[in-house]
Amino acid sequence: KKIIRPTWAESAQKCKLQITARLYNIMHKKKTNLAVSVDVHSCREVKKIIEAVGLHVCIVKTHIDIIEDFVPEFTKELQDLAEKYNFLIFEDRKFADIGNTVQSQYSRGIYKISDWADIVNVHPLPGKGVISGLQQVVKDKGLKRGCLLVAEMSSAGNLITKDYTQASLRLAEADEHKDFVMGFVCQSRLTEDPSMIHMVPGVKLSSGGDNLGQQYTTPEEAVIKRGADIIIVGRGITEADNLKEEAERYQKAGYEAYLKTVS
Ligand code: 6AU
Repeated sequence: KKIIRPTWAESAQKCKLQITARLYNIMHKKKTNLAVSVDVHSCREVKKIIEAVGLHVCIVKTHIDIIEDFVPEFTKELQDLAEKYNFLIFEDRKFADIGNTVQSQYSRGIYKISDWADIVNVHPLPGKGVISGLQQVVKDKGLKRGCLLVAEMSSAGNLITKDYTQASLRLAEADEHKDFVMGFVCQSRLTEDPSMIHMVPGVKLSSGGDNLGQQYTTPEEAVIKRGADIIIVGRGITEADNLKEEAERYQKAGYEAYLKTVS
């Protein structure tokens, strides 16, 4: 079934969370629904990719714990790049423990994720405490942050069931999380509420997969058939010879698919 959606400018007006409105405004202004996943292992490589693709993305997604020469100062550089190119930073931490533990993982240790990441994600498996724990950090520090629930996965044979996905949707919609939960990492449209952003990973122009169970869909299918608001692309861009050109191709594919879905 084809998804019909409000425009990004309309969604920016309609959504309830400030961070979501910020994201929609960036998407509208830069004409992009592309999030790049910079899954590389040195600060220099991360920065090189961001400098090449920054104009074409609305989000840079990090796995901060795979960077081998990480130093705390690096997160300041990330924030400077986010300001220079106008994108949000999404740390793909997939918190999945009891509230008390994820709170420490979010705000302490060497990464201090809550200090610099606009968006993080959680596996809702442990129940609402995983969300409340992070939300309390954000509230205590007076930060404007957003949280995504991993409601479906792209990997072959994952253990997520339809019931789990529906329960994730209900958790996201719970009144007590409305100041923090901004949507989902998923593979299909879960709700028409424009306050809930659907980010779809496992996107590549050439579809297919990798040899470890990743399953790819195209930007067009992700946006039109699966209802993605944001397409997340990692190796499709980062392994290209020309990073900028490849990011432009994905930006164009994602944007043209979006235009086909606006009412
Ligand atoms: O495009 P790729 O395959 O190079 O990278 C996909 C990125 C990786 C994964 O950790 C992440 O997306 N991801 C996620 C996220 C974002 O939570 C969920 C999922 O189901 N599949 C997936 O690939 O950084």
